[in-house]
Amino acid sequence: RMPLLLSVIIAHFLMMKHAWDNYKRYAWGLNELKPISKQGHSSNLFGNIQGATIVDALDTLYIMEMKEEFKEAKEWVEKNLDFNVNAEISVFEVNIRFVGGLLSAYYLSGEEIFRKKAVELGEKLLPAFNTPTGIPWALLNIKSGIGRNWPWASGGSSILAEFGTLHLEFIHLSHLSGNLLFAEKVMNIRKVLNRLDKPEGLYPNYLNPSSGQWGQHHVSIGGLGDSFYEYLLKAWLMSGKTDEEGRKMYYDAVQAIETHLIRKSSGGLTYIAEWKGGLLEHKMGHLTCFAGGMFALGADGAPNDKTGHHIELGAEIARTCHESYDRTSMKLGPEAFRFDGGVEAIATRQNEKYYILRPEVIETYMYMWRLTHDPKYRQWGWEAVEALEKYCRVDGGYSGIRDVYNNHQSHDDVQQSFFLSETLKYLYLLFSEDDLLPFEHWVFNTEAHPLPVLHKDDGNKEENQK
Ligand code: DMJ
Repeated sequence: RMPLLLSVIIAHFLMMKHAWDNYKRYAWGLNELKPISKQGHSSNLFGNIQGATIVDALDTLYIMEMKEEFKEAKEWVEKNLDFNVNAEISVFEVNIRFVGGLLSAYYLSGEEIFRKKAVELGEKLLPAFNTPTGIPWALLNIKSGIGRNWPWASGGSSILAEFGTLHLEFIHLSHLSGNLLFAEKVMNIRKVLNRLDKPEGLYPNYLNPSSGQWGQHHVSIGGLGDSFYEYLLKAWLMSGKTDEEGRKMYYDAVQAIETHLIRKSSGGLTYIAEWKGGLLEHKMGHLTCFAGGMFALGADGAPNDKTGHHIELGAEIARTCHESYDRTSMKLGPEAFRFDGGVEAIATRQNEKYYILRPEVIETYMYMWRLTHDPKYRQWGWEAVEALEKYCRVDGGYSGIRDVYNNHQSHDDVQQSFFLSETLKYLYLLFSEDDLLPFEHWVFNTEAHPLPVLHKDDGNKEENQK
């Protein structure tokens, strides 16, 4: 049974407090916390830029009215957040967590320091676009400005979900700085994409930034593809529904995804498969579960009277992803689950059984709740809270799990920064009123950082710089 709403909200506040206090105690100023060994965890995604958890958590602290904590986080940003470092970083990760986190903190609090830092960091990212096509590199040394791609990526390619997940932040960077370069860079990415032939109307995950040609024809709505699709829809929404190009690209892509990737299992579960050169792999990632929320969010604008259909699709994906949680012994979902070899919504490979505090399933519950008010989404969210408290909460914070089918849990000893920016924020919003960050005025970046919708008559830049 779900306890009263107020106690649920307090529970989320207490979860955030536990995650934050332990980070502060054992890993202050470092990127992430190792909650079992009680020390800092550094990820090479951010090079030696520090403080990922602080920047990622700023807006959650603000929204939960944790004023003291927000203040100490702001002071850390003022005194210590430094981008003048010799660091090779992931352009995508730094954009969604640091630029996104700083932008949201600015829009929520109005504190100039966050705007200044966001623009300063945005400028450091610009050399990533110095490629023959303008499709950015995945990795960039922010001191030398030299970029390259992940050595494992097909044919030296850049990754769709990485170069396709800069749009929202870069539009805001132009808006807040008056420097139009940011917007030009992301608009050019679309131009390159629109010139290319797409197999069956689908977007492969790999694109070579030098030749402008696709790499392997692998298509995914999970890892390597996911937030590219999310940003097409959200770019349109964030533009006050004026960005027609974004709208068209989104609904055309969904049409192709429905035709070629979405299938129903014999047990009646709708899932989104992966497409490899025309062959389907009947596997769905935890990351793919965000798509339920995306379909529902895009339902209102769906062409050809398809609004109801897109909501239904969102509901079906939410149900499937809930099943992936419900069919484990911990009631937390695995990294990937399959629909083949006689199983449905279950991980069959040992290396797909982990749960690293990811948000996507809870994110979809939050969107489905706001858009349908069906109480089951709050119940499902509450089940996740109970499981997180039972299995992921440890003395020193929250930890990921190595095998969600085995109750003798083994912790991975990482408290991911997205647990504070996304998982806990979406849980809080799921149980809050709809007028907290209402969808008409706010769009969430892929790390759950809220960015305001820009209306044509929004006033000028100076107004926003106040
Ligand atoms: C986050 O950094 C973002 O949600 C991203 O889009 C996908 N991966 C993690 C969370 O799982």
